[in-house]
Amino acid sequence: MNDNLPQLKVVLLGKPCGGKTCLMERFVCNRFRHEAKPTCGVAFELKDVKVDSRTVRIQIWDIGGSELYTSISRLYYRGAGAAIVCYDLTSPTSFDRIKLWVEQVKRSEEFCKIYLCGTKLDLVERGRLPRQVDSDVVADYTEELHAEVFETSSKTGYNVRDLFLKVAKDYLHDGKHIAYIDSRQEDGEDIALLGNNKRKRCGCCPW
Ligand SMILES: Nc1nc2c(ncn2[C@@H]2O[C@H](COP(=O)(O)OP(=O)(O)OP(=O)(O)O)[C@@H](O)[C@H]2O)c(=O)[nH]1
Ligand SMILES: [Mg+2]
Repeated sequence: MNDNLPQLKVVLLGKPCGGKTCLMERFVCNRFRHEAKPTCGVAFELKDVKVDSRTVRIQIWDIGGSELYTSISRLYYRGAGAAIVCYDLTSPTSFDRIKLWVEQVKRSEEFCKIYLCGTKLDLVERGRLPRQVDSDVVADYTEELHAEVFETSSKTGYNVRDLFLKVAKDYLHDGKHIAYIDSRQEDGEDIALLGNNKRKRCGCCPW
């Protein structure tokens, strides 16, 4: 594994059963599980992504949505350059707590870039379940945040790669995040995922 790649920490946030783990697994392993188990605490994956002629290593932190983990999950936000906040298009309540997660992550990481992700699009498109999240409400909030919104299906794979490619592209084109991450490293903070060509072990990850 090439350790000299620029790296980006991405956190996946959202309510339980919102499709975070399936999103990560579709992107990293190109597979889909109908009976995915709830994530206890946090799960990690790494994936190298090529954007134009450059490669960025995305470190994905899939944070379990259960309120049991609310207090610890904030610890995982540190060093995040991007947050993908997921809501389930088929669940009427899944967008309600989105603002809470966005506020929490912004409180920890002011420059963390936010992406909203409406999951399970296949269920809505096939008419199996009604669309329960109002697109206008999502569009208004996305504009307020100056964020980006994607609708994905981890079952079919629709838009999943495009979402992560956009995250990687924005990171490589936005010097602010890179400068920010590097400056924290120079402060001697022991954070897991950090900027260009430098990485420290955090003690809780296998790498
Ligand atoms: N049809 C369909 N089902 C999906 C999709 N994404 C996830 N699911 C299903 O939704 C359920 C929950 O998905 P997970 O990815 O485990 O949800 P999660 O957000 O990781 O849940 P927690 O770990 O509890 O926070 C699983 O049964 C998946 O099979 C999708 O794109 N389409
Ligand atoms: Mg999960």
